[in-house]
This record gives sequence, C-alpha cells and structure tokens, in this order.
Amino acid sequence: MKTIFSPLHAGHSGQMELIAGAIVPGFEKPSRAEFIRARVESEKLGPILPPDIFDLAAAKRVHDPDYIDFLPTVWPEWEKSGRSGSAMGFTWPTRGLRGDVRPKTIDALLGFYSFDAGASFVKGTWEAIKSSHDVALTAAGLVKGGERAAFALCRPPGHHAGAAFMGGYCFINNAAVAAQYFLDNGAKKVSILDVDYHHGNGTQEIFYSRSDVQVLNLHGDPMTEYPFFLGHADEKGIGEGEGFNLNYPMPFGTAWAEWSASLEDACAKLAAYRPDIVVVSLGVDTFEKDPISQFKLKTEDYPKIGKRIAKLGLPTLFVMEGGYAVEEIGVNAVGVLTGFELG
Ligand code: Q9C
Ligand code: ZN
Repeated sequence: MKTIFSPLHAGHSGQMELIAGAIVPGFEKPSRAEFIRARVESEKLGPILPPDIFDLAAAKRVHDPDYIDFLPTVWPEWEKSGRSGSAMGFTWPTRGLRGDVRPKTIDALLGFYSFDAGASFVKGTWEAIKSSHDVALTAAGLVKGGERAAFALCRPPGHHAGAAFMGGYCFINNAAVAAQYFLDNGAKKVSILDVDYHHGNGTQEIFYSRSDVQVLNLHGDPMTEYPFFLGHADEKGIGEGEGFNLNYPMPFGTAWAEWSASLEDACAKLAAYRPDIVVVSLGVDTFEKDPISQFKLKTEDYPKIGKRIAKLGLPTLFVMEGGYAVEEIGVNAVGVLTGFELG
C-alpha cells in the first residue's frame, strides 16, 4: 500500500503541554512520524509519496468555517501580542459560561476554540496541521480511485478535534475530513473505526446526529481516562444518528484477549452497516509500553488488528492518530498495515 507523508509535520515541534500539574515538552513530537516513515521504508510497505495541496473547503464540511479560518491566525496573533513559547488557552467555556459568544483576543479565542490545553501552537504548527490534512485527503483520493488501502501518515493527529474545537494534540480532524470527502465523492456510507487508546471525542461529536457515518470507538473508559467527558457506552447517537455511534470503553490494564473481543464486536457491527469505505483512526497508544496510556497490547498484536480489518473486505483508509512509545511506534503502526496486506 502507498503511504502519504509530508516533512512539514516537523515544524510542529518543541510545543509544551499541561499534564499532571506541570508544563512539559509535548509527547506528540516529530520523531513519532519519522520512526513510522522509517519503518514503512524498511518493511517495504510500498512507495512513500508527498501530498497534493488542497484548499480548506473539505475541512469546512465537517468543521465550523470560523474555526478553520482561526487556525492559521493563531501564531501570527501570538507573536503580534509579544509572546513566545507555545500558544495555548487557559480559560474554557464550560457549563455556566457563554460558549456561544465569540470573544476577540487571542487568549480568549484559544480558550473558545479548545476543550483542553493539549493542542498548542508554535511557529510551524499551522503548516503542519495543513500538511496533515493534505496527507489525509491525498490518501483518501487513492482509495476513492480504487486502491484497496492507503496509509495517511498524518501528524498532528486529528480524532480529538471537533467541529469547532482543538484539543488532545489535535486541530483538524483528518479522519472526519476524509470520511466526508468519500461521501462527497460517491460513497453513500462510511464507517470510522477508531482504535486509538483515547476516545475519539471529536469524531463522535462531528457525526453524532448522522446516519451516513458510523463511528466505532475502542478506548480507555472515560470514567478514569482522558478525555474523561465523552466516550461512555450509552452514547449511541441522536436523532437521525441514533444507533450509528458505538463506544467500547475498557478498563486500565486491558490486554489483547479483552481488547480483541471488543474489536470483534465492532467489526460485526461495522459489517452489518455495510459501508462503502472504512476509515481507520490508527492509534498505537494501546501499546503496553506507551508512556501516557494504560492498555497492554503487545507488538505481536498489531498485525492481528490489521488482519481482522482486512477480513472486512472493504476499501480502507488508515489515518495515523496517537502512539507515544516513540521507539516502537513504527513497528506497531506498520505492523497493523502489513497484517492488513497479508490478511
Ligand atoms: N495522563 C492522542 O492520542 N493528555 N491524543 C493525556 C494522560 C492528552 C492523546 C494525559 C492525551 C491526548 C491523539
Ligand atoms: Zn490517543
């Protein structure tokens, strides 16, 4: 399978995040994508190609146009206000505050368009976000054009980004943009299978009231794990979307036996939906050695994930999401893809 990759991801580097009471260097760092790219090469998965350049019309089909237009302004505004470091908000419009009135200063807007302090900007962040989005759309174009599968080596990731908010290292929801692209180019139904350790709250929010995108999420139980405030089993979609959102929250310590049972159930529900295309939000932070996660998947499990997805027999777009055990991220992510190819 072909991999789409852009070196522009590397401009999103040196950003800080707020975690456990400290401002620390971001876990979501450039070496992640470089280890994956190197493994794609050494495993001879297939050609690595640069993305085509797209305008933002496709992104604005799933995100609020105002939010997308805000993203490229963040770093210039931050610099204009005399700041350095990482641009991130510190006040969020939670319950009891006005989330419906768009404020005016950069600090206020960063809070308005975020749900946490987990998506901060440095100088090259917008170019990286844009390239990641281009990577997803280019890979989607390959699948639309008839390829069995393609790998969008996206960085930054996307699944925590909602219609009008960033967070959790995510800015544009690459998987959601790709799913909408398929629907706008002939597909009737798309399934998004999110196997990242964290619940894909952004993807769920974007498609929650729709029946043309089925969203299936396997993740750490939000009662104890980030993003805490979405991802429970009783969230099944609303209105037209009722029954088209499926969550599989699992406790700390979940290993292959239980995790794969959830995957099996999700794949059965996916097959019953009969989508034209599958978009896999591919996070490998389920790995036993992931520094911020609590599942216990082993390197040998990742090809089995790919094999099970291949058994669905559907055109498949893999979109890279999380995974922070940098040394092993390439082996595990590409393990899914080679497992798929052999499956
Ligand atoms: N103690 C993705 O994997 N911080 N985002 C968690 C854990 C945020 C993860 C803190 C994790 C975001 C795409
Ligand atoms: Zn994750």
